[in-house]
Amino acid sequence: MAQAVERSADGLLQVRLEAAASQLNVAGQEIPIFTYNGQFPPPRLEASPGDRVRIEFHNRLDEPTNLHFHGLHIPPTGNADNTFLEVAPGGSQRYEFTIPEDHPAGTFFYHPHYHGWVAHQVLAGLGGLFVIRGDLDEIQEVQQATEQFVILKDFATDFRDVSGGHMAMMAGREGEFVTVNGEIRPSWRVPNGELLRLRFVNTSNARFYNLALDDRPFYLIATDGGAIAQPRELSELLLSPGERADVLVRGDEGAASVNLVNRPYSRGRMGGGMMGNGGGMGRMGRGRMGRMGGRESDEAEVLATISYDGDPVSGRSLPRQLRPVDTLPEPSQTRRFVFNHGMARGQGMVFLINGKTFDGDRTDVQVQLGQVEDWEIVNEGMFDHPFHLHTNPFQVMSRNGQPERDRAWKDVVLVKAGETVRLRTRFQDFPGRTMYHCHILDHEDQGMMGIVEMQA
Ligand SMILES: [Cu+2]
Repeated sequence: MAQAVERSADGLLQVRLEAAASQLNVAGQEIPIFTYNGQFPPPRLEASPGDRVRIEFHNRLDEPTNLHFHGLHIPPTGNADNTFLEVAPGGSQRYEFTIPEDHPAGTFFYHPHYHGWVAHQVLAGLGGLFVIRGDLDEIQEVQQATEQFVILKDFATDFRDVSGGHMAMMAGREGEFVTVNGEIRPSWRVPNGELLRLRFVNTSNARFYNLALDDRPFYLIATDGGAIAQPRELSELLLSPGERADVLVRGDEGAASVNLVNRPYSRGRMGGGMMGNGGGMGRMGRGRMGRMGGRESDEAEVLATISYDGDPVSGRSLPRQLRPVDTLPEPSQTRRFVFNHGMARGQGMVFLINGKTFDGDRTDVQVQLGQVEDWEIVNEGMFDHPFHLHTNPFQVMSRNGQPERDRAWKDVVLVKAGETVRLRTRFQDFPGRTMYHCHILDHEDQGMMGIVEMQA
């Protein structure tokens, strides 16, 4: 299905978004899903730094919801990126904010963030792209590349069936089949010799994608928060829920086609067993269990195919420099956040940060606006947890004490079971309360979220 695009004009992006339950043909199957404006993929919103954004949002679902503008550096208060808002069934909400003049270009996204309902609504199909056009897009080689968005989203033949089960909730629910932009194994044609820019977004509830282009290299140019300093050669890219990555692919290596594949990856340990993230989950009877207790497949699954048109020609070169990435000063404060799980009376398994489950009335951390802080995220549990912070991007400083090679702006970082990741951020521009949480949305709904208050 072609994706609708809503672009800003004369400094204003004005759009109406309606969340509703519908039936849609996704990948050749009629399935119940939740949509924005009756579509999957939902409309792609595009704006530029300095633009005003006005979204008239209507909730036609039978349950509360709201919108989060994932990764955008905008106020977390009022009717901007305020995830405390509730839009009741049948209700509406105008969201309005300005994209700061110095906002980096990048791939961001909007999705529901009403606590307790997030995983279910995202699993059902809600989550669309919000693209900021700017600095990175103006680099000549990037501008000349063929651009392809890659929305990675798994669906269930009936998401309502996937809801049950303790184990599934613990692992984080996955749909039975993986789609790319709502399609199964799309193919893309690229003129031989040209650069292809793949803009990956993992909008799944819990599923990870361990991406590769057969055995060929590709070149990272941007992470969650925008451009990195220079292209970095990769052979594999692990994308946990909420993460984005922009890569360039060379089209001059003589192959007629290349496959985008999803390689097996295990995202947790349960008593020595494995939770697989391998190839396609069997459709029949294989558990609506979120793939506990055994790897489904050790084979890579083909997600899409890129074919090259025309005679081999010598290719365009990669950009040498992208955008400078600022180095933050030494932190004024270091904090530690321990991620784990436990049992709670009447609730069963709960997911904890520093021993607590989420409470919207509690402020867990107070920080001073303008200050730089290091946050140490310690994962003492059995599951991988992608850590996400709202409002301000961060840089990963080290993983298990090993310094990170390059600086890159991120807003989701994967903290694998047993790992400790140190990140550095500056709380900037916008006062107010905002959230940090695990981006396996079942974990978030089961309490793995906290509130940071940024004080002016
Ligand atoms: Cu988690």
